[in-house]
Amino acid sequence: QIPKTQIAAVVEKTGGDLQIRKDWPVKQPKDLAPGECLVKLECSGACHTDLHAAIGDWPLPPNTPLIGGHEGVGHIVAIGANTFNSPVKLGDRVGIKWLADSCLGCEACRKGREQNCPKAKLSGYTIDGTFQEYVVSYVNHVTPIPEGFASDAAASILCAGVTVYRAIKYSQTQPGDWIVLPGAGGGLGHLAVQYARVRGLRVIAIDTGTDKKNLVLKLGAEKWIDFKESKDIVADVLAATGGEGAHAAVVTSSAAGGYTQATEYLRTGGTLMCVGLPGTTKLSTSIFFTVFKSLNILGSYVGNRQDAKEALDIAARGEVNVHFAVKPLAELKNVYHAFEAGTIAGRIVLDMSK
Ligand code: 8ID
Ligand code: ZN
Repeated sequence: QIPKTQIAAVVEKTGGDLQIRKDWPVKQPKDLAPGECLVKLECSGACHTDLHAAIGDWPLPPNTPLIGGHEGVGHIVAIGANTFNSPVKLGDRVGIKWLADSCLGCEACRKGREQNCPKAKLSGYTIDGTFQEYVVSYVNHVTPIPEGFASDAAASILCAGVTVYRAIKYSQTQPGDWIVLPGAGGGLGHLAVQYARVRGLRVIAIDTGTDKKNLVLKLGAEKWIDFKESKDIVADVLAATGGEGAHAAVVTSSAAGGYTQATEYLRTGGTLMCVGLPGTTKLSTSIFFTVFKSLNILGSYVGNRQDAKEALDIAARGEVNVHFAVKPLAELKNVYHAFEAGTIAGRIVLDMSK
């Protein structure tokens, strides 16, 4: 039985207040278009991107009224009539990621960069996301969750996990290489520490505070640098790597400094993977040394369906674990305050049944 209304966390106007609404409409099964499915959510992770969307500090304006959220897990309770060749069926447990849908026929899609499809639909940004009980998604892009993998433990793999998994995959590193992770104690970062270890990389974690320090060291980071205490982060990384610098950096903090420093502590041939998303900051660095050191500077934007499957499989086998606390959806406003204050070590997952 699909109810007519539901609880949803809604931002009416970008930059406005977040409200918990009890009367938000649920799209009924008969109204679903071919290819659409209705997912009854159990839980959803909260990503720093959701805060960017709510306050509107990115150059692409989000949809309003906005229902954020793009790390949802739940069951398919309806599929639009005349949906053919669906890879999923009624009752399947699936995940909702940032990339809700893409055309699958354009050059970007054909090349495995579905996230760059000009027709991409983005959960919790251009379409309603997972901060509600029932979300409309797309059979071709929902991600089956491996059996036996708890929903709340799986949720944050769908954005944070996939994103850092892909960034590390394309970081041009080999086992035994040094990788620097600015933002290591956050949602993306603490998973990056673990995916890097799975690939045999040596991790230098950069973040601040005792909670994040303890977390990343427990997860396998070899060196810790507190960006608020360090007098010279570049010198600290050089010292940790025997003077030669790191082979790669995956920057998940959105501070400008983290990016510039990375270009300075990378060794020759090193790779900077840009992941953290400040709205307007420019990357400032020496062109001369970028050339002279043969640096690679790459943007990495979430991941495709295959990346999602690979990231989930690794986590389902217990090689990567989301460090999370569960809160009711009604707490979302406080979660946003905590993102602003930088006090979340790991992730917060919202329980939709509370
Ligand atoms: O596809 C993508 N590229 C993608 C996907 C998902 C998220 C990008 N993002 C973006 C988000 O929009 C956000 O800008 O990645 C960024 C990080 O998201 P998150 O991991 O969800 O945020 P968080 O949990 O707040 O973690 C950020 C960490 O950075 C630290 C903070 O202490 C926090 O732990 N940090 C900051 I702020 N400044 C730092 C600095 N200068 C820093 N760490 C090191 N050096
Ligand atoms: Zn995200």
